[in-house]
Amino acid sequence: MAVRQTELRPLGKSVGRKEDPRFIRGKGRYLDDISLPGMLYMCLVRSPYAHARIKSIDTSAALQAPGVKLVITGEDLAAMNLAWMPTMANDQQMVLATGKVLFQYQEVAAVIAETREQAEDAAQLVYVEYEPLPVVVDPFKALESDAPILREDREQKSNLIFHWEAGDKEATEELFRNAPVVVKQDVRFPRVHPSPLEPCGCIADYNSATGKLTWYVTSQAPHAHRTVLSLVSGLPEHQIRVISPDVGGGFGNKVPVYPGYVCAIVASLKLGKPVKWIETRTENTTSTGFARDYHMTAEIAAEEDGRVLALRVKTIADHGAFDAAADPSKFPAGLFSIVTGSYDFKEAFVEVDGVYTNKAPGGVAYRCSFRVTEAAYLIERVMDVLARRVGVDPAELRRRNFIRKEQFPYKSPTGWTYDSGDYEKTLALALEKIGYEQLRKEQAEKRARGELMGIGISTFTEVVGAGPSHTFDIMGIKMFDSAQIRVHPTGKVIARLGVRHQGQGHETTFAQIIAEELGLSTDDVIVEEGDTDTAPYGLGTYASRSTPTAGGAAALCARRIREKAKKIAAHLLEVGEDDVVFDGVGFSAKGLASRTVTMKDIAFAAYTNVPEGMEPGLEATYYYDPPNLTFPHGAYIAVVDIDKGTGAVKVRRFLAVDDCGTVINPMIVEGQVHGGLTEGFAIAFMQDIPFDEDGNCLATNWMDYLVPTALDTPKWETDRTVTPSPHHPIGAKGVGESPNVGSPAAFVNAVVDALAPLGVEHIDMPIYPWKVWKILREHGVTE
Ligand code: MCN
Ligand code: CUN
Repeated sequence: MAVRQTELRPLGKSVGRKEDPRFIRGKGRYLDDISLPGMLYMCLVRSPYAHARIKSIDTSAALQAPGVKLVITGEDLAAMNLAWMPTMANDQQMVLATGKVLFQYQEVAAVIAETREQAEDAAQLVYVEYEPLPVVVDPFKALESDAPILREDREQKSNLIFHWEAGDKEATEELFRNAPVVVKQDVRFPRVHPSPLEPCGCIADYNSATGKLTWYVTSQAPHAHRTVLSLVSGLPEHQIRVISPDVGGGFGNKVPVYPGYVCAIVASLKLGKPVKWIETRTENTTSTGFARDYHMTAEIAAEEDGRVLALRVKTIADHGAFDAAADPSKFPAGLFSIVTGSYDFKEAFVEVDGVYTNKAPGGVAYRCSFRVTEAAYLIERVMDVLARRVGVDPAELRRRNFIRKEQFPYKSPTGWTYDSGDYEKTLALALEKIGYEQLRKEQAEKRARGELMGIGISTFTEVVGAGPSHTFDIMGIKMFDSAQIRVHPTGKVIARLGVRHQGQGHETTFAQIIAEELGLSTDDVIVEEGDTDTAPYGLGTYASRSTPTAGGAAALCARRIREKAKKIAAHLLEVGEDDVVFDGVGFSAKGLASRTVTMKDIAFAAYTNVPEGMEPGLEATYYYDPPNLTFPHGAYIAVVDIDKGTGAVKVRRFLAVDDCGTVINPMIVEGQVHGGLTEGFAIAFMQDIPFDEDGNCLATNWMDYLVPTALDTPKWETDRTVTPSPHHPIGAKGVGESPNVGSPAAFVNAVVDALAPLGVEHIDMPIYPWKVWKILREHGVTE
């Protein structure tokens, strides 16, 4: 199915992935493949308690252990003013605990030894005396007036982190007062974890002779990490080189800066040797950026026929012990206010309260699009609740309420301007392709026989591509992105971008964009990301922002080169510049197609034969600050059958019709959709990070936190519509997170639809078989 990399005009073709040959042959270069001479290893001592005062730490036995070079505690860091570090959400986080610990598995001390085994063994010898404190696990209880105050470092003496609102409260209330129909639903989006195959880690390598720190790190945002590091440590930014090697999955888990990173750097600065730290699976699952944990209540005011009027949403967001979500600074709840979704609500009012509890920090991760996962799930779930209440088919109810094609650009009641979309067309294609009417007939027949079959629809709107820098920044760093292209004399190209892929295929897709713009083949273009010494400044890869931002930069940067190329072409063709035309493959003299020069001819001339007065060389840099976000959308349909004996849900079919504007590489987009659907499926049916009342984490590894295998995973069907973004240089929107944003609601809607004859209106994720089994038994259903 893939086409060869040597084809010209590659945009929109399924060009085979340039990165695959090295990955398939085991020749990727991940962090743990890097070993430096004299390298030491670090291991962290973690808290067994979720909330406890630290009475004392005794490191003497650990320091005596074989191979041990250094033990660092919070007090040591405090002496360097490094006991706390800023988070990416205007909060601060302990690097190593001082005073007390706030969640189980919190970082308490770091042990550095000659080998990893020695460091692990010595860590067992660090003796910490704790005095347990009352634990707050439930975010609602955390807000009660008698709850213990968790964060003693803050002036504000409550566990409320922030209160955030969007929309018009008064106007919304007014519509609710007079509405013929009001539905209300509590919806929980459980705490889940991105769990990339490769956990987080780094190697800090400080050279005391040059004063330069080279930091290899599994990072989705190397430049942003360098800036944060420079600000925290006081090291000059040009003396820090951040290298993000091949990354074995990120999913948002590798956006934050973690305590282990700072400890490894401190250790390398103190010892003058490279220090490696790589998490175990348990450390990754229990202490790094989790996802979701939103307790949401939605109300819809509507007409009798199901036409929506207003939406009211109240949310309690459990952030754990520190607000370490990597949100844009003006958006403490991310882009959650996109919660009106694909529907033309007249008014909406959204509130989110962020809360501290004794759990690990995080919040924004796992293909989340900055909390759009929560928003899309909520609105798609509640639209089904409304459909049932007013007795309208869920597909028809959606159609009745869609923002219509001619309403774009559409201003939403919470302030977003949707760039483009054609929701009716996308839903119509999905319904036709899955055979919706036929399926409803089959369902009616099965219901008559007492069988449980369900059909679930989700017609979501995504918002990606942060961002316009006037609205979006992280810690004050404006969110735009960049590309730098250098054409060598033989017409071969190296392009460097400010983003950093983790498996998304940028080496192929961005090469396609550049090759298309320059009249070359993908094979002629090498794309390099992840080294701050060479790549132009950028904010990194997350929130499906790479295509909307760096993709735009790549196209515009290539066009900058093409402008110069045109001048050189005119010189070579001996015609005026206005008489030169570019047809995607070569430059020719207008009306004289036989006189053609290619980019290769031009590249050679750029270094050997430029017109008089022209600067030699052929390269350009482009910083692209997009005018708006992009708004991809999709229509997903799930068909499920439920086993009455076991409660097991079988996903019989799943169709995803996505619209991400102009598609660069259909095969890669399909791969992204398959991956995201598989994660959405896992979230709907098997993933949760629960805690007991003492704050003990009950899912600490892949025995308890489930990751679907190929055997569990349904067969995905995909299709697409194309509504280009009017403002993106090639009309492309992001897609990486759409399948995870859109699919959980389709799964849950299908299960609730199957159970609807029993009177079931909602079921919270994850939908374990025992949960369904219990509902069936409660309703007297037997085999
Ligand atoms: N693409 C395309 N045409 C479009 C849109 C995208 O061909 N119209 C291609 C892109 O060029 C890119 C890929 O699809 O090669 C994803 O592009 P985009 O939607 O811009 O997303 P990003 O590259 O910014 O990737 C981030 C996104 C996020 S936020 C998570 S989380 C996630 C995801 O990507 N993590 C992943 N997909 C992942 N896939 C892998 N293998 N590993 C991860 O960690
Ligand atoms: Cu929110 S997970 Mo992705 O943005 O890296």
